[in-house]
Amino acid sequence: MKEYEFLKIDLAEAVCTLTISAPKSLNALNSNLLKEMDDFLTNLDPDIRVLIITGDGEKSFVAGADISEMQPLNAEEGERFGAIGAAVFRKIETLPIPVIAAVNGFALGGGCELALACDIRLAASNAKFGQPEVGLGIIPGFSGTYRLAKIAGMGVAKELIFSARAIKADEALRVGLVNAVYEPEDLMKEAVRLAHRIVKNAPIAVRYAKECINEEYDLPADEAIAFESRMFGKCFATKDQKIGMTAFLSKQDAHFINE
Ligand code: CO8
Repeated sequence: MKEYEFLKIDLAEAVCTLTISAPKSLNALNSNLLKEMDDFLTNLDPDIRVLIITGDGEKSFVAGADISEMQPLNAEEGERFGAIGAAVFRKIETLPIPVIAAVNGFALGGGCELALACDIRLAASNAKFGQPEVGLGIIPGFSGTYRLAKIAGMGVAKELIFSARAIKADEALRVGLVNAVYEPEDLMKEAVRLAHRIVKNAPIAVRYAKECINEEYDLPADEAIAFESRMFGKCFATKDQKIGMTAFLSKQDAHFINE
C-alpha cells in the first residue's frame, strides 16, 4: 500500500479506512493533503468495497481548509484552491463504492463539506458541524452551499451558513445532517459494522444503487424513473442477480462474485 504524508490507510476485509492526519492543524486540509487524497481516490484499490473516512486523534475530523495557506491568496488563486477541493470531494461523491464519514470531532468549513460529500455520515457525540466561512470573509468553497442545502434543506443551510453557527451532533442528527450518533469509543466500531453489512451485498447492485440515487436527484421525475428502470434491467445481466435469487429460493446464503 502506498505511503502518504497526510493520509493513513488501513484495508481489512474489503473495508478501507482513510484517516486524515495533519495533527498540528486539527487535520485542516492543505493543498498537499488534497493532492494526496486525489491520488488515493484516483488509484483506488479495486479490492476496496467500502471506504470510511475519519480524522486522526480524538478531537477533530477536519477543522476546515488550511486558513494559513488561504490567507494570502488572491481571487484567481482562491478560485483555483476551491476548485481543487471541490474536484476531490466530487470524486468521493461519485466513487463507485459507498463512502462513510466517521466524524470524530470538529467538522468545520471544508471538514463539514468533506462529510457532506460522503454517502453516509456517522458522528461521535463530541462532533461539531459548521460552516464558519462568512466569519472569515469567505463562503464555503468546497461545494458546501450546494450539498448542505441538498442534504439538510435550504432553511437549515441558510441559517448555518449565514450565522456561521456550529451545531453539536444531536442537532446535526435532528436536522438530517448525520445518520446516527455514537459514543466516541463506539464510532469506528459502528462504522466498520455498517461497512460490513454493505460488503455482504451484491457489489454491482450497490454500485448501481449509488449511481441511481446520485444521478436521479437532479433529474425531472420521468427521467429519474426511466434511469432507474434501465439500471434495474442491467442488474439482470449480472451473475450476482442469479446468485442472489437462486440462494434465496434455495434458502441459502448468497456468495456474490462481483460479476
Ligand atoms: N486551518 C489552519 N490551522 C488550523 C485550522 C484551520 N482550519 N483549524 C485549527 N488550526 C490550528 C490552530 O491554528 C492551532 O494551531 P497552533 O497550535 O499553531 O496555534 C491548532 O490547529 C489547534 O487549534 P486551536 O488551538 O484553535 O484549538 P481549539 O481547541 O482551541 O479550537 C477550533 C478548535 C474551534 C476547531 C479552532 O481551531 C477553529 O476555529 N479552527 C478554524 C475552524 C474554521 O474556521 N474552519 C473553516 C476554515 S475555512 C474553510 O474550510 C473553507 C473551505 C473552502 C475553501 C475554499 C478555498 C478558497
